[in-house]
Amino acid sequence: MKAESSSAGGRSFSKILIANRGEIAVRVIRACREMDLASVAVFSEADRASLHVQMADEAVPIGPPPATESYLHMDRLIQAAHRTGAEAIHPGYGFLAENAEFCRLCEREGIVFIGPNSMALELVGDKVRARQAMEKAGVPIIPGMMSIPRTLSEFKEEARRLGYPVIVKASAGGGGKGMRVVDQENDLESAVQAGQREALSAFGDASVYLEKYIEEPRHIEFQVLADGRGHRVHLFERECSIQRRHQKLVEESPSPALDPELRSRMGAAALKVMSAAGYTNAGTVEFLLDRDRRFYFLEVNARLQVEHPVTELVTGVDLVRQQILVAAGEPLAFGQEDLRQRGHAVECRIYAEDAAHGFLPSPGKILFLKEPKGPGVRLDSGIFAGWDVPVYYDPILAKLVVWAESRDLACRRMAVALQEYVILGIQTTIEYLGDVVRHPEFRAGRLHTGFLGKNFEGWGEKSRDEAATRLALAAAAFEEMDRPARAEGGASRTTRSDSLSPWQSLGRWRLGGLDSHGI
Ligand code: MV4
Repeated sequence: MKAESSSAGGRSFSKILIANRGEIAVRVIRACREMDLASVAVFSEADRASLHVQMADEAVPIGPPPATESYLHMDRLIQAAHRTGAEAIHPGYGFLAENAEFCRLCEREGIVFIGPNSMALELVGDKVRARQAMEKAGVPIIPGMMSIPRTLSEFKEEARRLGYPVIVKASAGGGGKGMRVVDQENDLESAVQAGQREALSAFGDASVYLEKYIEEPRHIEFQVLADGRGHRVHLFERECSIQRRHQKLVEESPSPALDPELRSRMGAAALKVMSAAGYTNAGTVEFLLDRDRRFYFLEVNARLQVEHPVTELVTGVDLVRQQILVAAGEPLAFGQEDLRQRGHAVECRIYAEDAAHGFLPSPGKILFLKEPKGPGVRLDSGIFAGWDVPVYYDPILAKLVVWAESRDLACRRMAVALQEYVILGIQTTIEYLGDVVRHPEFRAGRLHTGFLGKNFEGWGEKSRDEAATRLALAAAAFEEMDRPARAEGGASRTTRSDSLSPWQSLGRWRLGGLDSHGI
């Protein structure tokens, strides 16, 4: 690859180190292969046998299992890049992806950071500074504070001006940490203090501020690509309202809430945001959309996002390939008018979590794996049968992504693919997701950020009872079937097991798994 000039140093590169693990490391390795770039995996002691290690051209051990000792250990990552001769680092998502210090360190060490420049990264990481910049650029922001107040009376005064409910937010934050909704003045002081404590421990910065609280908004984000020469395009939106405690579970594109007119206004606003931030490479502009269809800038996600595949399926653009090209100093080869949304894509996140028990982590050995396939089905996965899911990291196993001509067909395709998907040995979110994509409100596209809390709280308790009942009924039925068979002197076991529904067989498998693992 050639790179004449770029904000990233204008050097061409031939080898990329992936400072990440799991499905996203695998995704980036595939893009490298297609571009004839060599790939270097890094791995902790818990990931010796992981898929990304097997798939990369080289793999470098970087320390003990805890992320602070491995995937977050900047010096070891830089060292690994130097030792293997990797000229660029792809950070994936999470870990160091939005860490301005790591980005600067790469710049200093002459390594291309495949992501935004450190200036833009720093600006968008500071929520209050970002709000100031976006207001100045003429982007609608949520009514609220434009600087960090010092006294409780300033908080009170502003809350009264905004009108309750208000929300306390961490300026250094994102992703919901340090956030508190406040309904009345009596609760303000303790919410501010709690927010400050949480922000300090999570981000090392106690600064919090207030915004008007928007009730039951939709979370809609726009994907943007920007090269180092001032060219910018957006790749339309992703609807991300289906999340539980700030963990997204289902994403889709297009959003059922947008029409062409609103889409084009929000797209233009997203481009303004990135231009005001001096942002380069791939990034996402998050918006809240209220019940009156007003949209507000929320924050910038300065990374490749987990849910990027839905955009890839609908636009046909390979975002990881574009990230690498832009980082190498190449200009974007297409403009806004070249981009269209075609059909509909839905993504479901498969986590190693027990959805029937409050989404408790469910690490352990994958005993059996059957993956869905078929037209319009894409599986970005980091797992294989026999692999041990470690406890140390984000529990995402895979992303099941489908494309179809319409939203209805995409939902049907997803429901079928989820039914085909079997992971035994650990608990996953597969069944829960199946119920979500079949839910009438979901199918009607009536989504908001409270959707799962409202419709799926306590999911699994009922179905566990049902499961127990069904097993008891099945057992009784088999008893009945056995009696005449014995009398005839030879009922075949084959007949019996053939009559099991897939669900029943699965139940037996699971019970077997439970027995042998004592969980
Ligand atoms: C809000 C909000 C309502 N009003 N801000 C949550 C994560 C962080 N990025 C911002 N978040 C929110 N900010 C105001 N003024 C509601 C949320 C919010 C949310 C946002 C996006 C996706 C899911 C969410 C779930 C709960 C709350």
